[in-house]
Amino acid sequence: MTIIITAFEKSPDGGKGLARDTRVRWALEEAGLPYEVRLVSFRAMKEPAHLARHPFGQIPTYEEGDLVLFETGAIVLHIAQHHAGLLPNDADARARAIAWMFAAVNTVEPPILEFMTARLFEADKPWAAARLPLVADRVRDRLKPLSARLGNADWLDGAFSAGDLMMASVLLRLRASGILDEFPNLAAYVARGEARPAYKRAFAAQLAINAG
Ligand SMILES: N[C@@H](CCC(=O)N[C@@H](CS)C(=O)NCC(=O)O)C(=O)O
Repeated sequence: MTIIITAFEKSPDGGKGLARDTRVRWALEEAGLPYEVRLVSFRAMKEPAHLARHPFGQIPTYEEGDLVLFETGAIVLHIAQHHAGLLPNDADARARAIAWMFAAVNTVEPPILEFMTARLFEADKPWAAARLPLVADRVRDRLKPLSARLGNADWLDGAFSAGDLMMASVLLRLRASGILDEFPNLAAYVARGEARPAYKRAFAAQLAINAG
């Protein structure tokens, strides 16, 4: 059955891989699944056809026959549960990998989004200079324990899993700010993720749409 995902017709990041379709593409590549992409404009995202796929009018979405999904965590989990390569076979290890997926989107991503919003979209506000350091510290409050838990390991819990895919995808959005480099083991962790052939294919595919 053909898998179709949605992505920005023109991503605001110009192809840096920060739009969230990249993490879905990465999961599909890890699982060795071919897919097609439906590109949507900002206007089309808020129109009925897309709202039927995504109630909040966002990307990415995932279609496979009659199944339509939104939310990258749910999409990546669906892919990981139905195809080899993204979750361990051992039941407990599988549950822990899923916990890391939730930690990525529920605990680590929110302060990063808040920080990116403050940095990119609120920089002209009169209160921006006072607020940004507070928001940056909230990101550090999450990265410190994450860095401590990762330690010298390559991945968060044994072999690479969907938990690492989600966590690295969330963290890499921080790179331009310099905060990631304050935690060398996390910077190396993200670089390890980006060095995976599946990530490189995912990155190249989104770049091909957004370059130029
Ligand atoms: N929690 C959602 C977030 C989706 C999201 O924020 N998508 C962004 C692109 S990366 C988007 O569509 N932004 C445009 C908008 O919200 O109108 C997920 O992980 O799928």
